[in-house]
Amino acid sequence: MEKTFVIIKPDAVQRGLTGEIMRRLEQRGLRLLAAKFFLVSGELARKHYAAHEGKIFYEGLISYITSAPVMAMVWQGPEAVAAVRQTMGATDPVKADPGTIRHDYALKISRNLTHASDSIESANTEINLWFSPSEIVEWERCDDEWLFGDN
Ligand code: FUP
Repeated sequence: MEKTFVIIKPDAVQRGLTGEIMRRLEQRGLRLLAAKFFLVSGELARKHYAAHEGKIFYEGLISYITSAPVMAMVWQGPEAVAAVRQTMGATDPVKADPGTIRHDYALKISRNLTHASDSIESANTEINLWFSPSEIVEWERCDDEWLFGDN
């Protein structure tokens, strides 16, 4: 089943939204495989955001993501990449649909609370960058059949 990588960014942690964001993913039926609460190093931040190097917001983005602790996680489920990005809402909170996390709790793209992988390929790259294989817990939830059963 598909895996995706999620960061609850410093603004969300500081605003006490960690539990709410995890609750929404968990309640939707996604399965938590790994979680790590820590202060991100400049080196890890620069690797994670390498695609944005040179952009006007790049240095600010690195300062923001390293400014305070984050919760980095791996979530699993059917079409987990698309499902999690749907729950997060558009990158710019003002363009995010009502009911999404970014719509409901944010207003600015520079303080948009979360990161979620945008493809299966980037999910794999990001999971390998942020976690070692031994930190990923493969398990089954007791409600799996009720959430993922096929007809
Ligand atoms: P996403 O795929 O949702 O992570 O968004 P992007 O890769 O386009 O952008 C990565 C991060 O850069 C966003 F979460 C927020 C930040 N950003 C800015 O701060 N300003 C901008 O103009 C664009 C993005």
